[in-house]
Amino acid sequence: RTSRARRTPLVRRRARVLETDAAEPILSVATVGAEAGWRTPSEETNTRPWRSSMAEQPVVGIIMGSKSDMPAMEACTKELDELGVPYELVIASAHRAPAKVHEWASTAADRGIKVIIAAAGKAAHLGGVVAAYTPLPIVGVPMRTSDLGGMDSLLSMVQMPSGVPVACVAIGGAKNAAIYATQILGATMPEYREKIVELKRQMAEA
Ligand code: RP5
Repeated sequence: RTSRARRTPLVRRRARVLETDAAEPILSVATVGAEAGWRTPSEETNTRPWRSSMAEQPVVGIIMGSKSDMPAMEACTKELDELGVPYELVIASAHRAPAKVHEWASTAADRGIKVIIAAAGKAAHLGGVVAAYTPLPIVGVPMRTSDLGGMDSLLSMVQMPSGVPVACVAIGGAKNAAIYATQILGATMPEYREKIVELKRQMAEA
């Protein structure tokens, strides 16, 4: 039996880290990730935008509205690491950087991304805006907030109008977003379906 504790150190962090803005390298995800205590795949990610740091093709795209969302979303990246799912990550706000969101979302499918995880707080339009620009399925993660406890994020995200769905996990449900994204991959990719089968087996035995 392979325990999750045993698997974790064996799995490389399969992230493609993207700069938030090529003109402002100080805001790179790698930089803020380091500040937040994240492991960063490579210092190279500080020098170029949208640079892949891993040989593996990312199949999950993570977008979040602010670097302040990163600590909460570490449960998501940790789970993807444990499940062995390669992902890319970018910070771009639907309100403060709409052009960047547009560019990232509208090119995601062509980069090989299969499913997108969108995390945002307050008036959390990010998942819906991303959904407007891509045919890929979106899993939204409503961030907990100081004013309304995350109800603002939840309702903004879950109440999408008919025709433009955004699946939505619980407030702060970063880990479930990773598992759900892997389940979506598993519908057509047996290696990821196997990861979920194994995860469920471990939970049943725990
Ligand atoms: C949203 O506004 C972000 O997703 C974040 O959850 C919230 C607050 O952002 P900051 O003011 O912390 O940058 O865009």
